[in-house]
Amino acid sequence: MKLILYIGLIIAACHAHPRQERRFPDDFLFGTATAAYQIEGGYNVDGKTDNIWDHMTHTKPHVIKDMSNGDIAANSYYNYKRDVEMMRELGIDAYRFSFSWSRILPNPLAPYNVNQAGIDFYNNYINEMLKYNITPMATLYHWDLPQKLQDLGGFLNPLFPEWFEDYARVVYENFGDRVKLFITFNEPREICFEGYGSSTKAPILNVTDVGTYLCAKYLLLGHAKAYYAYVNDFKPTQQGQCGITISSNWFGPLTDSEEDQFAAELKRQAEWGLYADPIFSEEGGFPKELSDVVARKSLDMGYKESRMPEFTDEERQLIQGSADFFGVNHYTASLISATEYKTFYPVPSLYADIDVGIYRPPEWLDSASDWLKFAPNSVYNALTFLHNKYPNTEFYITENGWSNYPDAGLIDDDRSTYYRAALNSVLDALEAGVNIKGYMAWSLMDNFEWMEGYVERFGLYEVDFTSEAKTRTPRKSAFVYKEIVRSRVIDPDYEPENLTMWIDEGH
Ligand code: GBH
Repeated sequence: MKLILYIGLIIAACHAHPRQERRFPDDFLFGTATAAYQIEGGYNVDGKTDNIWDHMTHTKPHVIKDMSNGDIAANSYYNYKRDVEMMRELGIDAYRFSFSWSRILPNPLAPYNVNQAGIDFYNNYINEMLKYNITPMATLYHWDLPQKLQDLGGFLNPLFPEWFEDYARVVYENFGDRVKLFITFNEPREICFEGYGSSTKAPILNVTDVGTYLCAKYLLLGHAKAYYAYVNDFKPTQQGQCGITISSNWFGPLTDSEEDQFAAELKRQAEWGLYADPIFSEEGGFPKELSDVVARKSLDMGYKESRMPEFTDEERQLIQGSADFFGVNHYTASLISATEYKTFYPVPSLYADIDVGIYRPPEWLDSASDWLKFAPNSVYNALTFLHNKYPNTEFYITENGWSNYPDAGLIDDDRSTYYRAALNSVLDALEAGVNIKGYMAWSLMDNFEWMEGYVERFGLYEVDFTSEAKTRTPRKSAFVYKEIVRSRVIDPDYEPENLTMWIDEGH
């Protein structure tokens, strides 16, 4: 009797503070993320040539909300030591950044002609991180295609996979002795759908009928070629890992109806299955339901064949299994309906092909970005779904974060609330058995937010873009994140005493 009472008391005590007790594993990699074009600046120095964002922002400045560009951005090309100092201030274990292709290969068709100044810059950046025990995680491609390759069709040119493999080899050769975590592409969906199938990213081609699908095919082939270049010729000596990062927001059904559940599945296939299934699924190739819909709608409209290309057996097998880990960029969620909340899409296009409606409950808090709402449990929902769909996969959360407006100041409690909730959701997923090895907050600092210019801010550090030095100042959320990284625990009540930063011993 007494024993039962004791057990009851213990259970009650645990329930009173269920969250504080949960810890992240000691070897869990906490970090922050950035991308070359968004922070580096130095767009035309030391031999670098134009990429598609240089080209688009210079020739069509009006497509960017505040007519700005990344010519200088946070000027990390010159401020990299300050960047690493911020990493030390936060006490993070890892830092995700990306290489600028046209800084490393000014003529991407002549990969034997490597730009030493570009190599030096990344060597300095990486060595500075390693000096303080910060693990570099490097993305080869975060949206800044050399303009010369775009002039030749970019991702739609069947030669694209070779161009990318050539570049990847240069990266492994120069940095693979020290970088052990490589990511080939950041967010194929944003590259293909936003850049080729619509017009919300460079090169704003808006080839709605086939752009997304053709790009997906050549991107995946490029990824697989770069992966096997690593596996065959570098991994045996360098011993690192090579994966890919896919934007994986959560899309659940609006109701339990069969129609809505199918609509949500189609939406997931259109948003990330198109890129993840060929690599991580048992069968390989593009997702079945989506392929069927695109094929049927193409033939109905009078096309001779599906607007979604096929893989040969050899290509399918090459792509299948071509990743050591799945990088998840996760921000938000939507509820999907087969019948309600539909809007107008160009016909034919990916969104007309799936023809589903999107709903976001008004009670989900708004960020400064219209696509980004605070959706409860979305990390858990997405990660457990991916884990069940692709068992035995190793995951990293390679981006997750929250935006506010430039005048929001340093007190960003909404961002801290978001990070705490997201990280609690990561703990839920870990407890459910999902193999998540690390978490990179987007972003270390404010940066050029693509089409939104400098109007939306994601930084743990605020950047004063009007100052010559591009001064970085920690926001309140930087202290909250630092405390989570230090203690491996999410304390909902932690309040920094003041906003003065320091570097802990050992960092
Ligand atoms: C990430 O993309 C990027 O990797 C990173 O570079 C970026 O800075 C960060 O997120 C924050 O945006 O509603 O049609 O105008 C996140 C993916 C970005 C995809 C915004 C949807 C909305 C385009 N999302 N995008 S639209």
